[in-house]
Amino acid sequence: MDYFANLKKYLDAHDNFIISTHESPDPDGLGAEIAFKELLQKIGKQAIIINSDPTPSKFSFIDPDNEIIIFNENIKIDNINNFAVFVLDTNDFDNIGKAYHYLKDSIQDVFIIDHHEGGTDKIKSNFIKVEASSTSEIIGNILQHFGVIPSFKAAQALYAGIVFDTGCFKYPKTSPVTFVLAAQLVTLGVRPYEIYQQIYENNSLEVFRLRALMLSTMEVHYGGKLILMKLTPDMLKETNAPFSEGEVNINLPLSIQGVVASVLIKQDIGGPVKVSMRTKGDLDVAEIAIANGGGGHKNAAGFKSLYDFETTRLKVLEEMSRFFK
Ligand SMILES: [Mn+2]
Repeated sequence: MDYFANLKKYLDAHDNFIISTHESPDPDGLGAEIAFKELLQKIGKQAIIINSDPTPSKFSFIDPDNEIIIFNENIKIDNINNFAVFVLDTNDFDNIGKAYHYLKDSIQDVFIIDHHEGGTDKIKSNFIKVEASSTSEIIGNILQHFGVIPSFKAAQALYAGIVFDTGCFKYPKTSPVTFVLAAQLVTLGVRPYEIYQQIYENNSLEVFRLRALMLSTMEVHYGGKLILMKLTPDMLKETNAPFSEGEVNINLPLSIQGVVASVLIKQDIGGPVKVSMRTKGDLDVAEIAIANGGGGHKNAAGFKSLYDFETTRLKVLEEMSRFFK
């Protein structure tokens, strides 16, 4: 795959860029955006970041200068027709949320930089590297390719993205490339324990209460191999905790002995019902997600449901049954 040739062609064709990432932005998308904006500016391009959803407060350390513009219906970008878009950390342009409709009709072109599976038709012409641990890892490698040394801010942003998406260097796509890049970022002054504390030891009481509510919905299926939990709008209203903080609890059941699959049926206030699936080993949930119009990796995937909570729950359990026959 000629990732760098694709990227060069796109960079040669445009001078003004809007960078965006998926809805409910996570440290990987945010870190990649901050570092990539710096790179674009260092090579003489104009770059701004526009996200549909605000940065969760616990991840605001990734954007210390408040560079990220949050989309709203009244936003006005001068000469919007002169801009081209970079979509980071999702292979689906319309996954960037509300900003999608505003941008898609106005901008010149779109280029995807991502590591999720499911964008097969886009791999040829974009920078989609599914074996990368994170989009931040890809951006770090792009900086290396251009011979650009990241500032401390960009180094910290990339490190945060890598830590988040690798679960502190332990998920399967953690590779020598990941560690070499992380070593470079630490050499530039990033303090690993500080980033760990920011991401993992920074929970609010509201978030802890939401976790308690979610755990109380736990259902055990297939002889203890699959756990299903729910995250409902009512829980969010009751605890006042953000949706994104509830989503991450999907990983908790995988710490139980014998559990190989965790399913979360979730819905933000006013949002659609969504399904997230996490598995261990060879259980490929990307297949299920893609068949339902979503995407992801073998062991971590999801999709938006067309049905209500209970129908969705039954349908997903039915789909997952293929693993436990
Ligand atoms: Mn990612």
